[in-house]
Amino acid sequence: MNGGRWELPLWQALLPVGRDPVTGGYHRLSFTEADAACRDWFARAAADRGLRAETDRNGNLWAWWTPRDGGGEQAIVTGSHLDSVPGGGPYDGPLGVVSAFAAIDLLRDRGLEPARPLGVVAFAEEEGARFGSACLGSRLTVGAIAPQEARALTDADGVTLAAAIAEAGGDPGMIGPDPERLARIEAFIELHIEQGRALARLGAPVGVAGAIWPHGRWRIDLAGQADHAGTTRLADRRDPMLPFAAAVVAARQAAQDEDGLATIGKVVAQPGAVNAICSSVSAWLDARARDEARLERIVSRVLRAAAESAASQGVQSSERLDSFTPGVRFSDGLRARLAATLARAGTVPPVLDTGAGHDAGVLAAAVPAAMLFVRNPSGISHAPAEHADPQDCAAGVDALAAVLAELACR
Ligand code: HGY
Ligand code: MN
Ligand code: MN
Repeated sequence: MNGGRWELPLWQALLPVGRDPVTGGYHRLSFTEADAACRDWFARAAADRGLRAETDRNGNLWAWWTPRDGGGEQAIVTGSHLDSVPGGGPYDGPLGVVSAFAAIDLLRDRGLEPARPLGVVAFAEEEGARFGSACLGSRLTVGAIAPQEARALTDADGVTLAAAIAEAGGDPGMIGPDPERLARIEAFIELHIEQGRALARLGAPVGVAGAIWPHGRWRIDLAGQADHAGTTRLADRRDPMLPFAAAVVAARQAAQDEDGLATIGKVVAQPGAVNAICSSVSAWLDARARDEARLERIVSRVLRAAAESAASQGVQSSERLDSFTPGVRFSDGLRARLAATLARAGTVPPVLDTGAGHDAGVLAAAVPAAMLFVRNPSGISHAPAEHADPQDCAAGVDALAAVLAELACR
């Protein structure tokens, strides 16, 4: 157990990046200053370990530990992401990247050498917090989103992904599928803080992923009539707030009825004056369920509630799918190998299904993928209160190192 090692200088060096000193929340959006600092941190972590670092055509970061003879075999890759939701926690994403470097340190301490290339990856724009499309870096890599569609994605200020890439010194014309890179990968393992309390309830420090629920994001646009809040008769109003409210209530009810999850956590009301009726409201629905039929029923109920309420209020409504991720069941073979390896190390990790999306869930379409979860005592994530105890983080590094030793070392 490398327990004491979790207060790793590596982890400590990343902690301040993008952290709001007042709320403690993290703002690590793609192609911003905080993102650049994360990229510098990754490059230093690789250089300090003598790993060959590279940035691929989609802005994903890679660091390679290769055998002395070059190791012509397919690689084992581990990692996660460094970007955050606005006001996110410190562990979602970074725990997997720091643990990957820490596991390599541990393998080296044990005198092990890679028998095949061993890669650490940090995927770009996993949260889709700036450009609205989840797991953008990994979805571009596997060809799950068309390059032209991705280039045209815009942020809240109307800046396109293409312009942001160019401004950061990249070539937006290069983004797209990377089959050659994927063909060189034998397996991808992502370690991630659990975004839930299953491991805490089970009293287990580490778990493995069974499946990820299908999930997606839909944008609802509502256009009404701006007017004076203090003089406009109710009968004369075309207030987009009402269909917005109908959507929020419908989301909760539909999720309850379908035993799924539906959230409207982002809304933009224009012009946002206290004493004026809104001219427009845009709202984003995040919906997830254990199967696509349930998900479809939840989403159609919410969109119908918004449209019907809008029609009754003389408000124009439209909706748009921003991103959709099909459900994924992780490779039984790889999961069995992880479980057998961990069993030999004295751990029998619970198998957890999750509603949280991950790059491993996207990569699974192209290469055998698996996930290790680390206990999150409160279950809170996508919030500053997100936390994992140091000894559980160390248990995660131990588990990852045992798996990498089994799959990639001699
Ligand atoms: O939204 C998610 O499920 C993940 O945290 N990106
Ligand atoms: Mn997340
Ligand atoms: Mn994540």
